[in-house]
This record gives sequence, C-alpha cells and structure tokens, in this order.
Amino acid sequence: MVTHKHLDNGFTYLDIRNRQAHAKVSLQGGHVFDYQLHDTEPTLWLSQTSFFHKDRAIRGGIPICWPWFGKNKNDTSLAQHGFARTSLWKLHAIKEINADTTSITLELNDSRQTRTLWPFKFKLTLLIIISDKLSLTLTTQNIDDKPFEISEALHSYFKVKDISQVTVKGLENISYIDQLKENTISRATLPIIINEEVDRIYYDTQDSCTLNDTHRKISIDNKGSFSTVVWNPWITKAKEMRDFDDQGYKRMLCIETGNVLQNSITIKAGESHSITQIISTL
Ligand code: TA6
Repeated sequence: MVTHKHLDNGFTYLDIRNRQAHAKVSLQGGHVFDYQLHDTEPTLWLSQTSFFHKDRAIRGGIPICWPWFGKNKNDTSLAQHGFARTSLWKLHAIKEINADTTSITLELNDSRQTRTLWPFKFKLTLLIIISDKLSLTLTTQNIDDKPFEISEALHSYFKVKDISQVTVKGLENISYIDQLKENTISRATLPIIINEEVDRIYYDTQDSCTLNDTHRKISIDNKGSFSTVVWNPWITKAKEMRDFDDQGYKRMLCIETGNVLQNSITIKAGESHSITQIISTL
C-alpha cells in the first residue's frame, strides 16, 4: 500500500507498506528517510533534530549526492554534495509488484535553475525497490550534446545499537583516502572499528561490505560503484551540526555507495550510467 502523508509541518512524503517492510520516501530530495522490516528496528538512522524543509537535506536515511560529491571542484561556494538532495523530484511510477515488493520511480530533470549551478541537460531517475531488501538505483542520462562528468553517492545512514560495538568487514586491504588527514592514502588490514571521527573514501573497489552490529548484520552490495565512503562525525562534529542530535553519533554509521574523486564518471552525450546500492538486514 502506498499513501501520501505529511508531517505536522506540512512536509509531504510517500508511506510505503508491504508484507515485508515499511518505508518513507520524500519527493523533496528524492529521499528515502525510513526503511524497516516489520517488527525490527529501522535499518536507516534519522537524526532526531533533522530539518524537514525544502532547502535542507534530511539528516539521515539516504541523501542523493549528485552531480558532485563533497565540494564542487570548480566553485567551492556551491552547496556540498550537489543539488539533487535539495531539489523537488517528480513521482514517475508506483508499482506494487507483489505482496512483498513495491517499486517507486522518481525523476529529476534539468531546469533553468539547475543549469545555472551545473550547465548540462540531464535526466536523473531513482528506482527504489522496497522488499526484504532495500535497493536504490540512480541512473544519470546525458541528454545534452556534450559529455559531462559526475561524482555521486547514495549517502546511506545506517542505524546501529552502539557504535563502539560495531565492525565493518569487506574493506580490509583496500586503499582509502583519509579526509581527516589531508587526504593521505592509507589501508587497514583489520575490519573497521569506530572509536573516533572517521571520514574515509575507499576507492577503485566494487566490493560489498557488512556492518556487524551486536544484534544484526546489514550487508551493502553495489553495482556500478567504484568508491565506498565511511563516515561518522563523532562527538565534536555531531555537536557542531544543528540537524544532527548530539548523541546521534553513537547510533549511526554512514556507508555510502558512490563514484568519487578519481572514480568520477564521464558520460558521453546520449549515454547513461547507473549506480545501485542493495541493503539487506540480516
Ligand atoms: O560522508 C562523507 C561527507 O562528505 C563528510 O565529509 C560529511 O561532510 C558528510 O559527508 C555529511 O555532509 P553534509 O553536507 O550532509 O553535512
């Protein structure tokens, strides 16, 4: 069942329920901001102080970082992570495939406003499949007459019981850029543990990884992605962000499927590229 609902402040969203799961998706930002299997804790983390406002990305769920990840390399005054996550998307299709599976397709097209930020014609499609797994496929179509380069991420916030008990397996022995140490290159031989601020871009990897929590595992599989970003703001950074509740860092970890920095993608005129993240809560 898919119903249109709204928060007390009028923020509207789609409420999706089927035999397997419940999810919430806002057209504002093309943003999945809740997903959970029935009778379990949400798989995605949502800040208790998130804004639900047209000019701000929801803090949590899966923000869409596109057509650039991080700062825009040509104009650092532009909003970090691009404009897709603060744009109003169009609802293209709702398909209740069966009792266990629902798909939602959202679309974002270029406009005069987007072209002032990024001078290209595009069609962006987000296919969200909600079942016992959550799958997001972001497809970029270049409908311009010249190639363009994008960097992108499905910036997923996962909910954990206690960050100090979490490990992430699958990224051992893969080089990463440490965004907290002047982008030095490093690699770890052991699974990731989080006991301080972490902001790492693992690159040239298509590997899946698994978030091991005390009471469950969350596996993250990718298609069309060559970068994985792992982020936890820890204490100080969490306090600095108004839309990030101060204790929230203990209950979340971002594992982001993307194509970032040297893994940026150039799409020729008339061609397209897709990136997929598949989330399984085990
Ligand atoms: O997740 C990686 C990252 O680029 C971090 O450096 C941090 O800035 C995070 O994204 C959140 O960015 P935001 O613009 O949503 O506050």
